[in-house]
Amino acid sequence: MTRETFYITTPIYYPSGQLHIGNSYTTVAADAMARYHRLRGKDVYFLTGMDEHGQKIQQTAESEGMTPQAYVDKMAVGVKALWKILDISYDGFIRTTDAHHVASVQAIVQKLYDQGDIYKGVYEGLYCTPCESFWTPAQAPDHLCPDCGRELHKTDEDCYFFRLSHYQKPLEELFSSGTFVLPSSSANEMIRNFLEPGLDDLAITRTAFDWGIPAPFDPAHVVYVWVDALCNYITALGYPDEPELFNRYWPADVHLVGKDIIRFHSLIWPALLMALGVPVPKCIFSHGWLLFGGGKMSKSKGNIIDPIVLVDRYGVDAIRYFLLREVPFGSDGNFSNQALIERINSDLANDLGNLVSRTAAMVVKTFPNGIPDERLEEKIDVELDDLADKTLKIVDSHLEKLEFSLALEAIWALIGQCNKYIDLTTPWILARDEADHSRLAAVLYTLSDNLRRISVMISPFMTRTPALIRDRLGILETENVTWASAAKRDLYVANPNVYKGSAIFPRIDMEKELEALEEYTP
Ligand code: ME8
Repeated sequence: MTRETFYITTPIYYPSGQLHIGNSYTTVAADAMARYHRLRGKDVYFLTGMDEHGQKIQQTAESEGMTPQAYVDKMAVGVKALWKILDISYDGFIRTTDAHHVASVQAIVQKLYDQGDIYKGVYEGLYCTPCESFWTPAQAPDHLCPDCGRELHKTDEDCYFFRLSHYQKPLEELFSSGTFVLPSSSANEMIRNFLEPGLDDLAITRTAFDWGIPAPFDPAHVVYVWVDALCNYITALGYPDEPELFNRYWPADVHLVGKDIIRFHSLIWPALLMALGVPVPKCIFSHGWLLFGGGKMSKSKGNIIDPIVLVDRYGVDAIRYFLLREVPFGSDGNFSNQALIERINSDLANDLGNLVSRTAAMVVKTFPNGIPDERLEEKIDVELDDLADKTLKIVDSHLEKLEFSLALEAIWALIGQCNKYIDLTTPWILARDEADHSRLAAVLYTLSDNLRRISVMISPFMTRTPALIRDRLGILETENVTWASAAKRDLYVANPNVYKGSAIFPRIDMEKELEALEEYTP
């Protein structure tokens, strides 16, 4: 039987500066979805990569006294190292300078040219180099980029145009499904700002610089960097010449993007695919911005937070948890060191960390040979198991909609209930009854089994903690780690290998830490 597939992508990032916590945000979110669907047994392909052509990269390389190729090669090492630090489990990493991508993009634009979707003209208008985007004077009357607010410069170049306007109607129909672009506020913005005023044809070649893919029908032109970049989602799967992966995974289930680039993904990309006769992706999901001090964090503004410093200080799971828990996915949210430390202290050290330590310590102390089989179960135990069943269903329904923060909130409600269960069942008092430990055994078994289930539920989000929890409780790594196992009760196998160990998430001294972080904060 062939397994159901799941293809998820991140934007391919510009290596025009070090990647920051904003780029990490999208990539961690995509990674959580990929891990979730793998745990559910799907055949997952998770693609990320780098967008290495264009005027901005050429200028940056020049300013560093390097050739663009040497520059992007150097940056690729850093990007891959960052994803390793953040435990990003990508299946494919595309670079737009890869030879197969270059050849595929040339085949794509040649096909569009041959079938009459591309024609020659002159582009007179405005251009934003940091965003690599064209604007008409009507769209940007003050000559400031409507996306990033920076100054636009006038461009007057021979170029080739793609007949984007031909796809106005099919795009309107696509948007009418209501699920192509999510959240719907993003879809409505695209309809209002671009579809309703009517689409213009799109300049898709440049001649002002040469760091790009030469257009095969006129090699003095390079392909516009957004057309080059968008094609990565299919060229990475071998389109058009080696379509094995393409046939297996396309159309993509989700292109995950920040709201800054939803326009390119929801209008230009489907139109290009329609022109190629290729199905469009199932969904483009646009998330909000991480703000710092009220402004969007970005490479070119320099107000960036370095994820490597954070992982170094707090560990990868704390950062992944914070990114997905703090801000509802889809909305903008502020990043602050204080909020991060608060989350670590309350959710991780206090709620989850304490639950693990308390449970392991009580098991070790009272049942060093493992929790015995004689267990006296009570209603309150079953109620906790019921809550775990319910929690899993809630998590599933939120993750289907990429509602990471709500999924985590539900898991933390279960963790909170486990802590409350300890207070209500008072195992330290039960331990005093030396003649009969059957009630204590049931309580500690219930806690251990629910921690086993929690360790699975947090696995899409956190990459190290689940194994640490299982190790503390003596659960073999090979046992019970599919998503389905989180739905089952009483899979925990009592054993003598439980140990208390040190705190999984040590508490942080807020005041001292905020002071120490100043050095790394813009
Ligand atoms: O746009 N908050 O690359 P890019 C949240 N190469 N997400 C953020 C963010 C922030 N402050 N800053 C960046 C490009 N991002 C193109 C993409 S795809 C075919 C080509 C994330 O390096 C977010 O996902 O400017 C945003 O869309 C992306 O990084 C932009 O990355």
